[in-house]
Amino acid sequence: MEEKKILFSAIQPSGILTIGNYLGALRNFKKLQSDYQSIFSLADLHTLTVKQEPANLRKNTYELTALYLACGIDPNESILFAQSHVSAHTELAWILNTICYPGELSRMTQFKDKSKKHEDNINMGLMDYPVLMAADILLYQTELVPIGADQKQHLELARDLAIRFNNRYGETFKVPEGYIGKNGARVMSLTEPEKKMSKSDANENGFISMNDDKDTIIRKFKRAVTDSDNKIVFDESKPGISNLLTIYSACKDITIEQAEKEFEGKMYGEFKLKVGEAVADIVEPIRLEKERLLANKDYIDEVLKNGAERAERIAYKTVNKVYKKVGLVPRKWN
Ligand code: ATP
Ligand code: LTN
Repeated sequence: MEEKKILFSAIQPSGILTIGNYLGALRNFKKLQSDYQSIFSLADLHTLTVKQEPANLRKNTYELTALYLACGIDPNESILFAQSHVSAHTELAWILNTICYPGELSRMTQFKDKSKKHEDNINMGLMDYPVLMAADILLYQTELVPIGADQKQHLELARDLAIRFNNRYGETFKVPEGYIGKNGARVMSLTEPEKKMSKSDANENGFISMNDDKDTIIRKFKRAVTDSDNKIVFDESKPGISNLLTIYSACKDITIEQAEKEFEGKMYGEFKLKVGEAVADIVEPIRLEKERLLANKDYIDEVLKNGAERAERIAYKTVNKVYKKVGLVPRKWN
């Protein structure tokens, strides 16, 4: 039987996921998982680049594992694990650091945005974030990386580093391709539709969390920022309405044009309610399933343990190959 190609992606347990993370990433993971040997990680080490309350980080890690499972990631078919459980990630990151230049990292949009947002904590990890992400991907000889549009620049760096390493030391890494879904790859904030929806937004009305109940979801959509004319069309000059159309069409799996047609001549109030209901229909069953899974921590620990064992076997093949290529003497074992 022909071996399946490798797919890798990760999400940070930096808070409760939003529908942006779901529509932009997680939903596609589920759709793609059986066509590939899929490997999904909790990027817990990445999370440390922004100040975390240790107890919250632990809690969010369990929450995110349960959410992955509730969204249909099958831990037997796919590999699901925590980045910090497989030390090959940081080992490869070190090697990649030696072929990456500060200028490549300081011009990253995410680094600039997060430096502004966390002025009191512009740490080395924040700048080095994309190198660790490149290590995550390249360790598994990944061919496909499903991500939201905001991560495109980071994926580009992973490709550049793979090519650079291969040129310098000989063919070692597969050069990965990104997969950015057509619909929902960039969900914007409900209160500031020029900004991407983010789980770390201080204003809770800006995002819909995967923990929000139906009433909260409807209330947040009612308050969503729109504009003063009354046309439900997708247009650059109407970021609020365009975002709601994006969310609606992604939830219903229809095109933006189909969504525009459905709401032709309708009032904003009715439209917002329908978007809220469409989102709640997706979020509610996932939230309930996640709660059910969270009640059994032992099961979650077991899933992460098995995932780490399986991931490690693949990852160390690459690390050993890389260490050899760069000239490190292999350790002798008894
Ligand atoms: P943080 O706000 O803590 O930096 P985040 O929510 O931006 O986190 P991650 O957890 O690192 O991001 O992202 C997980 C996945 O969700 C990535 O593939 C990312 O591209 C995607 N994603 C994040 N925000 C959005 C969004 N607003 N729209 C679509 N996809 C998104
Ligand atoms: N930086 C990513 C999370 C992430 C990731 C990865 C995504 C860490 N490592 C490897 C894809 C592949 C983000 O979404 N912010």
